[in-house]
Amino acid sequence: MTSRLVSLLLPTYNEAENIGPLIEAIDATVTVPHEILVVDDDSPDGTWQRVEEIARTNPRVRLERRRADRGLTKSLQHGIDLAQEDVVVWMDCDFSMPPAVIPELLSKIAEGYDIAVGSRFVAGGKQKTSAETSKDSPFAIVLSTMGGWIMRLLLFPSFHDYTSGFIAVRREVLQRIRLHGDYGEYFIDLIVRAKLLKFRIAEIPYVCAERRAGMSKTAPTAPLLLRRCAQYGRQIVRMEWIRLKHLFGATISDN
Ligand SMILES: Nc1nc2c(ncn2[C@@H]2O[C@H](COP(=O)(O)OP(=O)(O)OP(=O)(O)O)[C@@H](O)[C@H]2O)c(=O)[nH]1
Ligand SMILES: [Mg+2]
Repeated sequence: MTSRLVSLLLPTYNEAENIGPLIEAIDATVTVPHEILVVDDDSPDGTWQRVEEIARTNPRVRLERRRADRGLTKSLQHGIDLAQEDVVVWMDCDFSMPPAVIPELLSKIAEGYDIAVGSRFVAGGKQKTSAETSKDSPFAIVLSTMGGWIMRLLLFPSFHDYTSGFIAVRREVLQRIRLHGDYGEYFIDLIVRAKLLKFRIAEIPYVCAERRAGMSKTAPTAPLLLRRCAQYGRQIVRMEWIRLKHLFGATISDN
């Protein structure tokens, strides 16, 4: 990975306490030339001000402050459109995904894979949601575990972590596939379409940790958890439809 440069995308909403330490950890771990692009949705907790401060002394850091149309998938796609390097990496900014895994993802890309995914569900990986230690509700734990089984059963069983969100991708892939979704369900679409387009995908194990500071945006309340489940369900049905159309010759990188 010496000749390539890497864009690290960090989507943030209210991560003021995490973002500084995360940027430091990434800079300490990623030894190849890289840029760090923080895409913040105008966080009221001061995340973007913190990044602005860091960017004054760290030339690798860029801030993109979005002031309207908040959303995780929109922020990631916006970052992808701005990213300048051959490989794009993105991850959550709450320390649930260890920066130490980034070099492993990059070395899979250097080996020739098009996509490398940080995975909780391959040997050596672990989901944080063990009922004894997690802050998540037992209901959320059951839903996420069952959701994982259902996706493996219905989609490609050779792939394991359809809701990872921790990924390194070659630019060519992102030129053919634009993200499609609202929250974490965009990842299902990205993986299924990449598989149908025959891109090479590797999964690298990682142990998911509890977020270090701040609040979860995925499912802080039961109604939001149910809404997220419906989004995931709809995306799975949509993917089955796309796979069926593909069988009959339809194009899948239609964006
Ligand atoms: N730009 C942007 N980032 C977001 C938005 N919502 C969430 N994020 C970021 O997306 C990442 C994942 O959000 P989390 O709240 O950690 O979601 P999660 O990991 O499923 O939830 P926990 O397991 O409880 O941590 C974090 O880096 C968030 O700051 C949003 O609307 N806009
Ligand atoms: Mg998180």
